[in-house]
Amino acid sequence: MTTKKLAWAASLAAAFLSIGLTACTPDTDIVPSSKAPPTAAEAAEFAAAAESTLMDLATRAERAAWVRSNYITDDTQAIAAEANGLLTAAAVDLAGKAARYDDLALDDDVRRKLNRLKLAMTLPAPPDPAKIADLARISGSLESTYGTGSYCLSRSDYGGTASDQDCLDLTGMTQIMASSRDPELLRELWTGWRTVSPTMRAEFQRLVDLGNEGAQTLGYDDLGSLWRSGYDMPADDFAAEMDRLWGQVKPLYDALHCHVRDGLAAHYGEALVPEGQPIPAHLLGNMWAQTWGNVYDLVAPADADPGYDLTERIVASGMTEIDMVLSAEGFFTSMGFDPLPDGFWRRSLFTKPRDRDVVCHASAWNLDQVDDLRIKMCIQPSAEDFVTIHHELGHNIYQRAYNQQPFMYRNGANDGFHEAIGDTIALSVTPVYLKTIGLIDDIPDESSDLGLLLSQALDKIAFLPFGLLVDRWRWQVFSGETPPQQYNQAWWELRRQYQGVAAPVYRSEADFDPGAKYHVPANVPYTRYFLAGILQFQFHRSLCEIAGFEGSLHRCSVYGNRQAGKRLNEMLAMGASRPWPEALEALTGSREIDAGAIIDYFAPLMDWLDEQNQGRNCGW
Ligand code: X8Z
Ligand code: ZN
Repeated sequence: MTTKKLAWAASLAAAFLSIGLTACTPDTDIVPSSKAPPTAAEAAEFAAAAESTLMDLATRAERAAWVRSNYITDDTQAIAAEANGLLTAAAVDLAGKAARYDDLALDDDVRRKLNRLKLAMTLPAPPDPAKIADLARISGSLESTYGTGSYCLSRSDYGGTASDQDCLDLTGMTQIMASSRDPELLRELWTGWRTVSPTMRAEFQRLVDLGNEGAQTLGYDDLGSLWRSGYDMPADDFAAEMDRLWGQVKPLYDALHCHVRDGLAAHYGEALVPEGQPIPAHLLGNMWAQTWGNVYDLVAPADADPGYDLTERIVASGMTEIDMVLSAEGFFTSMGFDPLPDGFWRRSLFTKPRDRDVVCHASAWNLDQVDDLRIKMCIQPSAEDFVTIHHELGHNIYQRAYNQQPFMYRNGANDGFHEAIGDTIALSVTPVYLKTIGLIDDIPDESSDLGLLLSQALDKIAFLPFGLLVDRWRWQVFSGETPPQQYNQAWWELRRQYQGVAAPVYRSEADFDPGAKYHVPANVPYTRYFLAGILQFQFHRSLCEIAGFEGSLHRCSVYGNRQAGKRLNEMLAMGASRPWPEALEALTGSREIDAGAIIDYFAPLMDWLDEQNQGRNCGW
């Protein structure tokens, strides 16, 4: 994502933060003062002037946000909050002024731009300078609390590399969670990380109140309703569409859950992992139990070993962090995309600095909205981070592809598209491709496809309910259905309902577990990742068809295929200029999001899971 990118949607990236230019007040006074009735020509001029004002402020805000995220101090936070406040003030003001044209018949393009003025903000503030400043400060503070979080272990025999009296940051904790099979250590890490978030509660509550007030000023019921309105369809239809897609993939998730629980029970014992109950959330190899690929060895099919472990191969090959990024760039250039600009290599953050606090959560930026592309990531030599690098470069490639569009359209067709591009490319990181780039020596034969599919499902299928529930929780919070005194309880009800996982230790309202997931303190909407989880398979299937690939989808790689690259670029270059079904149609020929491709991809695995699960007491 582009992280905090703005408060504007997806990736406009980081744009909507704030810059602190004390003496500078945005010029939003661009509505004619005459009492004459509004005209379509005036609306077009207004839209153009608004774009220019916002692009300037977004660029300043993004620069301040970049510095803050790379160097978290009280001062950089203040500077970024100020810039963010200026941007928010201008955006809210302009969105209000656009109402003057509500009843006019306008050119489609002008109407679309005026609508997007409101929808581009993920955190609008009420038009009150004190509240704007407060919200900008709070949103920066929450993200910084997350970014600087750490936990000091009560023991030192965990085999990790913590310094400073065994105090670990999230990167260090993540590394141990990925490989440890010691349930007590895992439980301590799980609870330890969650000590960073209780202090966020009061600020988060204030963010909810002010964000709701801002959304209401713009005419929405609450902030969740504003978020759901950004998909070229009524907000309620969007929520129903997500339910429809979840219904399509849920049988696959249920089958995977059943098999994984059985494997964990075999390893840890039925007392810790009882049949018919949710899986304890600390045993799945990931801090949030959102992807499960790290427990592959506990649930692997017998006789279907792919014969390599990508993390081991990356380490053994001696690849540096930059080599990993070069390799991902090489995939895009093989399809005909231009190499990344020099500035990308000079300005990006690839590794965690030893001497200062940074926001390590991976993000992709375009600071001048043209081609000042960068990523910011604390890369570890792992298969997981190799995929994330492709994910981030997908954002950068998208950002550059739409940089000829007017500013209001420099964004994904919707935010799910933005999240899906790099993941789509990563689906082409197949054994054949890995051999081509020299990371493995032998291509495993087809008998090990099941192992590869299971490993892929542990990340891609396991993620889907998590991708859905984070915003189910926020939507309930924003609407008031979940009041502050039930924040944590409601979170765990959703975790149980959608994912079938449970906290390993007692949780109460003294905890604030949603705050231990980056996107909550950073106020990044999350349904986009669920959508991307489905879309990436649909995109992959179409690219493979365009490339003329015949065979099982999971064996297809579009590496080196310029025709596939050209068609992908055509969709990307549209940005947000047209409703997303048109962008989807440009690549896939269909205007509907469809889980058919992900279901086809995993069909052989589903058959196998059904066999394995016979006689097991599935569900929770
Ligand atoms: O936040 C991200 C990206 C940046 S947009 C690293 N992702 C989600 C997460 O980490 O929770 C990618 C997958 C889901
Ligand atoms: Zn992303």
